[in-house]
Amino acid sequence: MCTATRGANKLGKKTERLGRNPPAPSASFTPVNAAPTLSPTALSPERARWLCTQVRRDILRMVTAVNSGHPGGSLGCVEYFVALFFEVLRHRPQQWHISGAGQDLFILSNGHISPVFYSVLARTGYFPVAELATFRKLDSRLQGHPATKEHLPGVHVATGSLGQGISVALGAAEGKRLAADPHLVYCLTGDGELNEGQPWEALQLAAHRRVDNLIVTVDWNRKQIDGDTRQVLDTGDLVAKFDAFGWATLHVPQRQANDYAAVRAALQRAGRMVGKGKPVAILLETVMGHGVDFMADNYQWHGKAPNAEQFDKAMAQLALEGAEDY
Ligand SMILES: Cc1ncc(C[n+]2csc(CCOP(=O)(O)OP(=O)(O)O)c2C)c(N)n1
Ligand SMILES: [Mg+2]
Repeated sequence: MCTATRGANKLGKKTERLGRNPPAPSASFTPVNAAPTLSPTALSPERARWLCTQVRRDILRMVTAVNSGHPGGSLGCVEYFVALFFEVLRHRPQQWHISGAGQDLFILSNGHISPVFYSVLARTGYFPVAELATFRKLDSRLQGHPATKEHLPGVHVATGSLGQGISVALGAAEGKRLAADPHLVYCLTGDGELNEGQPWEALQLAAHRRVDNLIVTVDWNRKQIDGDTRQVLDTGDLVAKFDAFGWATLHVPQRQANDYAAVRAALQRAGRMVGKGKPVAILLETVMGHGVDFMADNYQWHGKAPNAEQFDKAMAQLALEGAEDY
């Protein structure tokens, strides 16, 4: 039985006191196993641009408030997250359930970029936007790395210990096939994260079992915690590697990977590549820190918050008419 006390998530207050078991699906939860009725919405170019800037503001405000967290990868993946959650995923944020049944399911394998994930979850209605102010605070549902113990809607699995997300996504995709659920499983992984061995086991198995309801995107920013990936431990040509592992691949080069329309088009194209006997990979060459000139393409912003002066400078570059900051 669920012992979570909902509604106690106001700013500055302790959030949920949780029992041992996850919450049961609400009575209104209706898995959709037939033709997809969860139609994605369409954003105007102006609205998409506005949202991307708002999400970037959220990221900087979150990490600066607690002087910790990961702005670099978060800023680089904004277009991907906004396009995926606002325009591509077939989901019902307010009827979310940890099982992901009857909806498209997303897993953030590179859990350290939680700021962009939380911002977009909040802004698509998974939980109140005001709760972003609890990021990385004690008892918050918004832990530095996504966790399930706190029962934050949108988080299917705890991540942050790198290398595990593709395996979990593969299991979820297999689960959907067994349940005849036609929805898809999406996963984002970092490129430095691919230095782990486990992802390559999952990549082999997914191709071997022809898991073709799975779309994995690699945040191919060529940066990781200690420097350029080519210097730390070179991942090589990821398109060739995913190809060789039997995946259907889509490459979004650097000049396009932070272009909203191009990222959305890639996600939509990937959605048309499923169901053809191969798992699908998008190799997305984002720029770490995109949107703030002194953070762009600089690995030192992988996991460091700006100081007050840097914050002001960054926010000036993200000025937004009608901003709706939490
Ligand atoms: C198993 C494991 N080993 C090491 C770490 C420490 N760590 C956190 S992020 C990171 C680098 C990840 O690089 P990448 O996936 O490219 O992320 P980006 O820097 O681009 O955001 C490392 C090594 C970890 N979280 N988990
Ligand atoms: Mg990286």
